[in-house]
Amino acid sequence: MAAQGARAPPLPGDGQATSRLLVNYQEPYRSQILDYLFKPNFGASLHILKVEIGGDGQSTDGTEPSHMHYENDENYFRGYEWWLMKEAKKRNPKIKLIGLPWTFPAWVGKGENWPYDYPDVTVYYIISWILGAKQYHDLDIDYVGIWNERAFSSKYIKLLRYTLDKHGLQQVRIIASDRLWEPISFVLLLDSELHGVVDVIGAHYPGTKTVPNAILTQKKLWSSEDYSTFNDEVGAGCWARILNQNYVNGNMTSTIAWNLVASYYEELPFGRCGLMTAQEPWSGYYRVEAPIWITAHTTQFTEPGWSYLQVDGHLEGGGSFVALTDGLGNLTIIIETMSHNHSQCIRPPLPHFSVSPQRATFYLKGSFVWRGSFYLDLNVDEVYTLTTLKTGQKCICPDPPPSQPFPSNYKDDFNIRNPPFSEAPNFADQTGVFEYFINTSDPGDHVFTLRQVVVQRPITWSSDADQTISIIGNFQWENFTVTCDIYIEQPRDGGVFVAGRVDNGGIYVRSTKGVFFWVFADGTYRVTGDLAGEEILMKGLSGVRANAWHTLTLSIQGTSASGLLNGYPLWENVTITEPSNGWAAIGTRSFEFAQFDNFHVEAS
Ligand code: 147
Ligand code: CA
Repeated sequence: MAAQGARAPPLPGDGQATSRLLVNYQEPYRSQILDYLFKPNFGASLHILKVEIGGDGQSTDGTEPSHMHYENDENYFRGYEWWLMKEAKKRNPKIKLIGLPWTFPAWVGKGENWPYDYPDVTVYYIISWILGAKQYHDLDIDYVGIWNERAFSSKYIKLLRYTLDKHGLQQVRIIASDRLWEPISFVLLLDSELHGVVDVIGAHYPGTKTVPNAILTQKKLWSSEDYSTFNDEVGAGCWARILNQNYVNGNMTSTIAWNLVASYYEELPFGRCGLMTAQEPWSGYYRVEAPIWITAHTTQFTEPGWSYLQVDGHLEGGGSFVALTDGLGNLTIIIETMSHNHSQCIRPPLPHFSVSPQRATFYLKGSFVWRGSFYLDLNVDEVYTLTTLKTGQKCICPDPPPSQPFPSNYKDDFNIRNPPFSEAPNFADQTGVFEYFINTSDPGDHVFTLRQVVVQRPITWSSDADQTISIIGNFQWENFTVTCDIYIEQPRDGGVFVAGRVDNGGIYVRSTKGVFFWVFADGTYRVTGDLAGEEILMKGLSGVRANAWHTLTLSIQGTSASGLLNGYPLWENVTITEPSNGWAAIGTRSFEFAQFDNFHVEAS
């Protein structure tokens, strides 16, 4: 352990549609969770926060609102990522911020499902987000990515760099391309101009390995998305192993976990694949899972700017170690001896290896004040941190309140003049975006409502539905009464629904089933067994029209469903066999404006 490695920051976490429920926690629980994530020398003490640049499209567990729904629209107060970045900075002013888009509003592609036909428009859209972060929230974005796990365009990346510089944003570094090592590494070796503007190669789920081309570029190599594993002991083992071995095997200096905190309904895709769990704002219950303390082993004893010592970090009996220094005499060594079966990640497959109990001897030489050698007897499935720092802590904090199911009787009238967030609590948008809305000219009953605002299919990352939908409640619910006032804005072919037993969302939203009660602007209604509207269980006339308020009531009891319009029976005795349970939901027939008010669900 003598030579110094390249200067680069180690270690972080990542927010996304995955923090949806976190914002609605009551104090003091919300602050406790944020402390566990971001407060230095407390819990995970994260060094980096990567957030989604919301693009109105489905990005795994929901949609996140864009700062520009439409071409002439700008609003830097939507969603929760601004808030999350500020909470992180409040606790740790040194935390690095990354923004990365998954989806883009349709206008960015001028109708094509592609963000690179008009690179100037996409650059303008992304730079607006970075400038808005500074102007409205005093947030300095440190890194920006290209397009999550999708194609990159060299022309776009060069124009992005050029325009960032023109706006005085020289300090914003570019990560490319948040996918695999190739083709970005190969292209960087061929295109010297591109090589000059990309600062970091970010690869996803690299399985701790890199490729020769990536090393030849001499760029910083990051695992810019990793982990994504259920946060039990095995997930913690995965995290411990890759935090070390991404450097030891693959020269990567930053490993970013997807996701920061599991704050989305657990039955959505990749439930509980976060560093900790906080998915019950209604009860205040949360869980500090083992990956938080695994993170602390590295993050509490290093800082961005520390350097890895270039040593072979493989232990003879299996496992690994890394050594880092601040260059001022401090030294931190992190050792892990995770066994194969206790450290498998969601991906990629983990080749077999074995780890045995061992005595490891370390020799310190070179510039360190502490010289000589020492040994440690290591068992299997252990993590150690040896450090010259005296700051580490594992807090003894009060327990959160006990876990509770979602309230079985839940109402929202959306009557709030200055909401702290653009979205109503507990609604989790799966296609489209539902925002608080004010009808300034309304005579009184429906001044404050919830409105679906995405009117064109976005440039998608996954398979958004052709309908919009926001889910809420308890996935275990079987029997429902869902009531909601609805207002169709789109004449002729507009339509809205309320639903129960909604069985899917996230990247699977297109195939969502449930019991959907629709009314349309043409005066008809339907009952369908799916969101796509293909499985028709009942249909007829309703007299509903656009630009008027109506009240829909959907009742599902056992195998029978019925519907009321404005309090009067419209249809009844529709037989329901599946699904047997699911969330409640509201939504629209297409990407169209529509409003909702006085939502009420009673279910069990
Ligand atoms: C990643 C996405 O980037 C995240 O938004 C989230 O969806 C995460 C969930 O695990 O997955 O996307 C990947 C999906 C599939 C693979 C790799 C990344 N894969 O099959 O190798
Ligand atoms: Ca209202």
